[in-house]
Amino acid sequence: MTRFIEGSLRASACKVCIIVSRFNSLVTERLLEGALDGLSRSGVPSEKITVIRTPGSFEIPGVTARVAKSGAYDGVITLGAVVRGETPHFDYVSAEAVKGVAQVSLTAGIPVIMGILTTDTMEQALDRAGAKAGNKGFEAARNLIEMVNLYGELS
Ligand code: INI
Repeated sequence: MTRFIEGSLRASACKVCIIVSRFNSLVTERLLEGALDGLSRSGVPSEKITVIRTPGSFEIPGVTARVAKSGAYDGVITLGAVVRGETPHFDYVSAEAVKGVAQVSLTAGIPVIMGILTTDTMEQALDRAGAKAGNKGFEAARNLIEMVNLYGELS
């Protein structure tokens, strides 16, 4: 008999840290709203949620590593927006942020969700932050809950 393992989308006893960058806050604050909505719909009470703000996406991996090491959380959501049109060093910031989060997630011991948008334009970023293409913050929250439950199943 085949065995299927997957995490459920309900989690009331889950302690979550959201790390969100202030750069492009027009986008990132919408991602944050989406993430808080997603967590609330999964049954996570607001007192179990901590929000940490960083200056930009580049700082997210370092803070994520410290948060994961603290042992205080069941999972971490990272939220940021790197927009190509806004910076000549888009490639560096986006690559380091995404690579850094991926690297931390491998050793964190808890799920780390990558919710850093990398887009060509501000319009594309806003579309993904609730305007036209859903809210990636909301999706990040649902993905985190699923992953926290999946890690529980696997332990
Ligand atoms: N940070 C972002 O999160 N998004 C950007 O689009 C961006 N741009 O355009 O430069 C950005 N830069 C700041 C960077 O993340 C660091 O905060 C900064 O380099 C200080 O270390």
